[in-house]
Amino acid sequence: MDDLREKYIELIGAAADEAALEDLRVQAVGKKGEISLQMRSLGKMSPEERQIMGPKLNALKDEINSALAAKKAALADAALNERLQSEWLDVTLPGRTRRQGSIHPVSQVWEECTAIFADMGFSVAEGPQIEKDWYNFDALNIPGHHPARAEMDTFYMHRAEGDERPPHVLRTHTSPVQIRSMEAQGAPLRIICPGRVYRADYDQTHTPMFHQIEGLAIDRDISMANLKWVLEEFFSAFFEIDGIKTRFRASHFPFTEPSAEVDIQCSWEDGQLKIGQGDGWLEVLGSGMVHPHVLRSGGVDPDEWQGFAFGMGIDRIAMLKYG
Ligand code: 2NM
Repeated sequence: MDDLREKYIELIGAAADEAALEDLRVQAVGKKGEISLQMRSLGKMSPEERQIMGPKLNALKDEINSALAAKKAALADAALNERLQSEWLDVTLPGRTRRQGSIHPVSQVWEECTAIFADMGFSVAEGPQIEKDWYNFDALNIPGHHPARAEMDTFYMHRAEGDERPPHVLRTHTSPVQIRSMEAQGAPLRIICPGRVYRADYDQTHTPMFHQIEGLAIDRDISMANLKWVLEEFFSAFFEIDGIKTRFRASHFPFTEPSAEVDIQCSWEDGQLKIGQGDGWLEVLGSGMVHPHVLRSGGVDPDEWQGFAFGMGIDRIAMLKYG
């Protein structure tokens, strides 16, 4: 029995892993293990012998089981220590630096413009970028044969073979939104329409998609004087310069009568453009009194109501403000 004890205690002490330990358990105290076989032989002993050998064998079995459990715990401890050694992580290390994004100048100027006009009582209206040709052209007093249609470099949508209806267009200005707003809300009306517009013109000074902001004010007695005040107020706020001067030049648009192109005061020295000073002028927008045909298209009675409208490029004034 001492030989058995010595042998198994030594083997258990030397076991490299749990699998080896399990093999030893089966060999020693498993159903057909060495110690179990010895216990089975107790039946063939005399009662006196059995009384001595029985407790001794039981004690040996307990001892082997304890040694197995202790070794198992030691192996688990060693495995945990090994993981703790190899898998440690310094959570105080600084993270990877990430470059901070920023708001696109066009988005920023879009927001600035809507905020300034909101302060003057204009609400924002938006509409579809794919538009019926009626809203984009006819309603704005641009009939089918009008040269302005050809000049607009319009993107036309595809129609199915045999479908003779006029194709939809990518809107060439945001004015169709203003027709839709007149239809939906009627007069009086004070809105601005910022949005993406599309023209099939692409070279170093043109992009096929750009951004416009158009304004519309309709009431019983709106005049060009109101237009001039609103625009000067807008440009002073936008360029953060008090009392910016504007110059109105007679012009022509199909949707306004009379029409004016509007310049703002600027100087151009040593390749440096300065807004709001000097004796130069920079064209920034188109405007006028809404044509009676256009009011009627929007369901507004031109004998009762009149209004001004204007349109400017967001990308363009973003470049002027932020260089
Ligand atoms: C411009 C110039 C002049 C304009 C007209 C309208 C509408 F829908 F009310 F008739 N919206 N925008 C307009 C007038 C736009 O852009 C250069």
